[in-house]
Amino acid sequence: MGNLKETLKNKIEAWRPRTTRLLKEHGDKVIGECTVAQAIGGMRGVKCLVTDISYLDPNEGIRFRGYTIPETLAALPKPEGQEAPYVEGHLYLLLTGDIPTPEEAKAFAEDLKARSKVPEYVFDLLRSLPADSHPMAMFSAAIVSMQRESLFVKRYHEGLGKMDYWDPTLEDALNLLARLPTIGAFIYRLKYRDGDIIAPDSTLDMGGNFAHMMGVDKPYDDLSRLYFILHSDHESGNVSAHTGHLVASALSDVYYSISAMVNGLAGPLHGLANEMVLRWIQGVMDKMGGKIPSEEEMKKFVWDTLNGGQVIPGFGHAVLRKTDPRYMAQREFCLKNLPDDPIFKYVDLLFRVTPAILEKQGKAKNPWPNVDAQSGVIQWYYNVKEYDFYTVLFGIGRALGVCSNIVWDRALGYPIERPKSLTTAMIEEMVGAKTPV
Ligand code: HAX
Repeated sequence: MGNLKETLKNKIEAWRPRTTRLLKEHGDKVIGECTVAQAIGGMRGVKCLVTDISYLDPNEGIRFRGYTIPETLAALPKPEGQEAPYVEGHLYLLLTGDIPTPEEAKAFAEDLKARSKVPEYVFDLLRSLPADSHPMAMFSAAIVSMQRESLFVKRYHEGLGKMDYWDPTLEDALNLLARLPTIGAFIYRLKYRDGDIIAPDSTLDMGGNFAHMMGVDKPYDDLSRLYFILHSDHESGNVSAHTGHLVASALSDVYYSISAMVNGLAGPLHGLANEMVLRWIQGVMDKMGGKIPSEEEMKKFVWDTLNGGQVIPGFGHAVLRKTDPRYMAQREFCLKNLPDDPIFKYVDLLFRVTPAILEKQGKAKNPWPNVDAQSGVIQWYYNVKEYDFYTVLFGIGRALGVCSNIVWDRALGYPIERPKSLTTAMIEEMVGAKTPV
């Protein structure tokens, strides 16, 4: 890891004066404001977080370290003979801001491989959980069980200086990230394949090894690489990223922080939406007796859901105002690899009818599909049909971005997070809405 850590150290040292100067010379300047609607309404759009790992433009979508999704996929090196890039190379980009050379990506992949052995007690713990435990609860428990391994905690108690916090945090992050694919695949095989566990193959990269441990053939390896990269980061304000950052701001280690991140991702309005999409589609399929509905029939199903007071999973977004480029990247994969799949046809049909309906209903600010509208369909096609597992895949990817953020949070000395609350009466008073008694 010599190269990555050295590169990162130089970047951190060069960056620190920027943060220090902003705080010292411009700390009292206003960059945003907060309205009553924002305070009550989930802080939507309040500009009060800083990250340089990724930026989400409402119309363009995500940029990782300045690169759009197509640019990222084109620029990152690929394992030999593969179509999708190294996940490890993407992590290198998120951490350093640099596209690694093929040699750097390969060396970093080797480093992560050397860290990937999962302690046996994690498997014992997973085996001991009730059989009906949700895979996300299992994933979260497995991660937090490794907290005892934290180097940050050890070094902190030895008296580590604040400027050096990032170093053992990086070690913890890489140790954890290297193990997540093995833990994810273990949960899958334990829960859905009668515990028939497939041992890791040390010759493979992270995405390839994950597909191997899942027991799914090509091109599931490329799909896994693509999937982990696409889900890695979506700036700081989404529930999973913000939870990871918040918990880490108390100097809780990466194991605590990423376990908490997973818990936030497990909500149906966030990462669980990919599971909800499949549930919704299969509900419609059952009603249709497996037939593909006509546009008119599909419109009726969408309206029925809305009129029942429910959301259409996979559509809408708190920040985006156009079709999510992560959806488009997966759609391209589907058009190439599974154009005739019946569930893809459902997704395609939903893409055609839903935005106009949501617009007509007039509630959702963004009627377009998000990342979750497509992802479960591809898993289903490759025989990973247990949709309550899908969010674990999202979690493996999201941890890449959240860990990178935590390393930089520590490097730049961001303090413990502590926004201020007001009472309802105080706000009524401030805006002149207080009913006289
Ligand atoms: N179907 C029906 N109604 C929707 C909707 C959808 N897909 N998206 C938004 N709305 C509704 C909201 O429920 C809200 O209604 P109320 O005023 O009655 O509360 C109204 O439109 C305004 O919401 P908004 O401002 O457009 O959206 P929010 O920022 O509040 O919420 C969500 C963003 C993603 C949570 C929302 O669009 C949603 O619930 N979508 C469906 C679930 C989903 O796909 N989630 C995954 C999002 C991507 C992600 O984070 N993945 O992890």
